[in-house]
This record gives sequence, C-alpha cells and structure tokens, in this order.
Amino acid sequence: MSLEDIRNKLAELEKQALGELEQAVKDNIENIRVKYLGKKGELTAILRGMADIAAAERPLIGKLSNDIKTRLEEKISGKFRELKEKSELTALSNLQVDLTLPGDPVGFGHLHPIHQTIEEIVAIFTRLNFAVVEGPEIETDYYNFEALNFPPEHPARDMQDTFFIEDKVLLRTHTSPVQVRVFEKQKPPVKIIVPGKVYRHDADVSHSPMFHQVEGFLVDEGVTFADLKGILTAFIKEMFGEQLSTRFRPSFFPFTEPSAEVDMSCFACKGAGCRVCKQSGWIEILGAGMIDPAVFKHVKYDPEKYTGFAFGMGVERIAMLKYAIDDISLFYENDLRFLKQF
Ligand code: 2NL
Repeated sequence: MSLEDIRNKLAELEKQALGELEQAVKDNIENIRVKYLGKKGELTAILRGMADIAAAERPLIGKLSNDIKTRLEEKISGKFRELKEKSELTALSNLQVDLTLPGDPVGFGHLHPIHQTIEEIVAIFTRLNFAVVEGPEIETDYYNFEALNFPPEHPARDMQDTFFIEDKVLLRTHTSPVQVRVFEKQKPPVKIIVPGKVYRHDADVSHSPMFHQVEGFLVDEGVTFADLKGILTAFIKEMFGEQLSTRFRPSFFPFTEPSAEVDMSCFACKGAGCRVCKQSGWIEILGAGMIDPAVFKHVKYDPEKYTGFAFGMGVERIAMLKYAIDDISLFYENDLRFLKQF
C-alpha cells in the first residue's frame, strides 16, 4: 500500500466510525470502540499495511493514526456521556417526579407554651439572684409529706389524691421535696427556685393528673414576711404588668406559718369584676408563707437562728389565665393548630 492509500483508508475509517457513532445507542458504544480502536480493530489492521511504506514516512503515519485515535476516543466517550444523561432523564421523567418543584417548607419548632411560661417565671427569679434546682419525680413519703410537716392522717396522703408506686414511694405531689433535699445539703443562706412536673389524682377542665409547678424559697438570718411580700410583688408585676395591685390573704399550708394566698387585680377588667375573675376583681396566683419551724427541725436548721419564706404556683393555671385558655387538656394534646399560636 502506498502512503496515499493509507491516508485515504485512515480518513475513510474515521468517517465511517463517526457515522456509526451518530447512530449509536448506549449499549453498542463499547462495540464501536472495540471495532475501530481495539487491539484487533480496524485501525490496527490498517497500520499492519505499513510494511510497504518507507521507514522515513512511518512516523507521519504513526502521528496520523494517533490523532485519529485520540479524536475518536474523545467522540466516543462524549457520545457515551450524552446517551447516559439522556437515558437517566428519561428514567426520571418516567417516575413522574418534577424535580424542579420547590420542596415542602420545613416549619420551625418552638418551645411548648408551658415551657415558655416556666422559662419566663424562672428568668424573673434568676434576675433576683435565685438559683435553679431540679429533683426526682419519684419520691418517698418522707420527702413529699413527713419532712414537710404533713400529719399522718392528712387527706393529701390518701390514695384518692396521691399516686403511690409502692408503700411509702410515690409520684411527688409538689416540688417541695426538692427544697427538703437542698436544706439537707446546704446551709443558709439558700435562695432557690424549683420548676418541675408534679402528679395528683385529679382531672377536669382545670386539673390534669400531671402538671407543672414552680416553687421557690429563701432562708437566711432575719428573713421576714416583708421580704416575702417584696419579692412576690416584684415577681407579679414583672410577670403581668407594673400597674397591677396585689393582695395577701391569710391561708393555711402544713409547711408554712403564717401562710398566705396571693391575689393580683384582674388584668382583664382592671378590678371591676368580670368572667375571668368571677366578678371578684381579683385573681389568685400564688400560695406562700413563712417556712414552719417544724420543717427546719427535720433538716437540722436551727429555727432560732434562721427564718425563711416559700411560695408555689401552678404553671398551667398561670398560662391559662395569661392566654385565656379554658381547658387544660389543650396543653397535652399536641394539636399543632393550638401550639402554633404561641
Ligand atoms: C401553691 C402553694 C406553696 C410552699 C409552696 C414550701 C416548701 C418548703 C417549705 C415550705 Cl420545703 N413551703 N412551699 C409554701 C407555700 C405555698 O405552694 O399554691 N402551690 C401551687
């Protein structure tokens, strides 16, 4: 074969390969590559014919065939990519999924209204320098009742009111046992706020068998009822508004003496009397009192040296008042139509 023959053959081969490639489908592309560029392929066959060519002209043929090889390899892999993409797109469109559609928006969550209320209450006392302490929800009779001066026959100790786990082991009915545990470990001054879940055998529109309480207490030398009034008035004004008035009514708790219930003027009618305050003009918001010396004796605080006050409030009650909610179970159903309003 002459140089010219080989040139023509090479050109012909390239043209033919490109033609076949044009028609190719994804699965026969590899066959085309083997047919033209493989070890036993057509390019190799043409190069065998070089025997007749003068040695001086061989490098030229070598270059020519290398160039063709490079060009064909590029075209083949280009065509392969193109067909692969096309078949993937076809597969996707057969799925009937429109990938250009925007995704479903993901809603941001937020704290539950009960926890928002707890955080608000705790933040106010934290600013007044109270420390936050939590404790166990399963308690013993001693911490829940005995150390808090509940007499043996007190009605709260009855199965009717308290969930017992076994004899003398129960779900705490208030967060006060945490206070007793603090008293056992720390000497006064102690100034602590205790948020948490409590349990009572009770259920209607304003009572749930599990609810949340925040209790607080301050014990030191020389603490008086005036300190109790000052701190709780400051709290109520921070929580519900500076313009509110407060009043302290005599009451009774086994663990405080004297005891008081604390009311604030109704925020809905400003004291005139309405449905929210049951026409009284006042809303009960807290229970409080000076810690009974009998409690101090249990925890070995000297009642001659130390005095202190304590208070407690129901978080659900406060949240219901604040947001005008008339059924406590709304807090536990996790209905997003309700929760999203907070
Ligand atoms: C209420 C009333 C109150 C306390 C809680 C307390 C705790 C200890 C000693 C004395 Cl360790 N007192 N706590 C005192 C008075 C009232 O809660 O209405 N809670 C929802």
